[in-house]
Amino acid sequence: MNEVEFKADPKVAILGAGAIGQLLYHQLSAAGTCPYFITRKETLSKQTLTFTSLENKVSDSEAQLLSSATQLHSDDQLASTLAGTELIIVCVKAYQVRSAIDAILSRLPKQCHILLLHNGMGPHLEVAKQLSTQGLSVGTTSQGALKLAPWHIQQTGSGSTQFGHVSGSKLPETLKALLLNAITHSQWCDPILPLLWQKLAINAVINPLTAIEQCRNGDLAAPHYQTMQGKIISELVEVAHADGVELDKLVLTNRIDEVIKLTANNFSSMHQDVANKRQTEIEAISGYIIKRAAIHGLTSEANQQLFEQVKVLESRYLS
Ligand code: KPL
Repeated sequence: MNEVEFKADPKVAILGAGAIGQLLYHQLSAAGTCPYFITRKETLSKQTLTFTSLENKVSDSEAQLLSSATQLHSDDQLASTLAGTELIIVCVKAYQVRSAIDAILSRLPKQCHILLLHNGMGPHLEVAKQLSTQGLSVGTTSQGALKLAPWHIQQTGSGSTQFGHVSGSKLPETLKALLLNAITHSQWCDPILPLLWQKLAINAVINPLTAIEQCRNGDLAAPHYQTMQGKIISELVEVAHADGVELDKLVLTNRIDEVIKLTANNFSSMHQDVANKRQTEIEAISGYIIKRAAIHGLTSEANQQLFEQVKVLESRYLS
């Protein structure tokens, strides 16, 4: 049993130590908060986290890790650390959110707030139903970070981050201030769902097309992709409208064109997932549009077509 003295200030936890989780950890600790990671795989209780900034400045910090796999810790240690936790920022992929929350749900303190930060949409609907007393917020970020090694990230873009409330009790003002002060270019936005739909539109166009065409984001500026892009956006605008969110097709089209230009040299996350034979986030991107469309009796042929094509790619390597 890996019992350790827990030195982190347990107010804020980061569930998931991917590139964005590590970036938020770095920003929170640089602002004076001492968060800790909740991970599943790690058996160690501490890790040196290396951060390389946009200006290539390298800094190290020591991160505390708590495993949610109870065979590695006593239930007591997990429960007592979680007991003091007021905010958990969930930075796992959309398809991992449910099981990551399930692993800690029974020990979650009544007042602990959950904040989801991932590409795509959907998990907030399930998590809201699972939580009894805890409040739920979501966020979207265009900050960029790349893992150079398991505990070394390089910041790849400054970007902005928006958070907002979804259900249950609201995030206390002190924690909101702590978060907005630590995360660079971040804002609290109510309502937040229109912003998540906007980000969904960007991902619904760029991610599947670049994965299917095996191209960089910038290649989507070619005129022959415009008809398909127009269809994806029109369907999404209609589904969002049925969901009570008004979006402007022209504004979305211009924003997507801008992201394509700004990230022209990048390979999208879905392109990288397929290239590295990993599960993609297609269920939470095109899949979410299709599901919401079906609920409202709408069709979403263009998104359905991309969804199926990405599923075919995944089926070649996922069992
Ligand atoms: O969020 C992205 C992703 O790749 O997932 C975009 C904005 C498309 C940048 O590549």
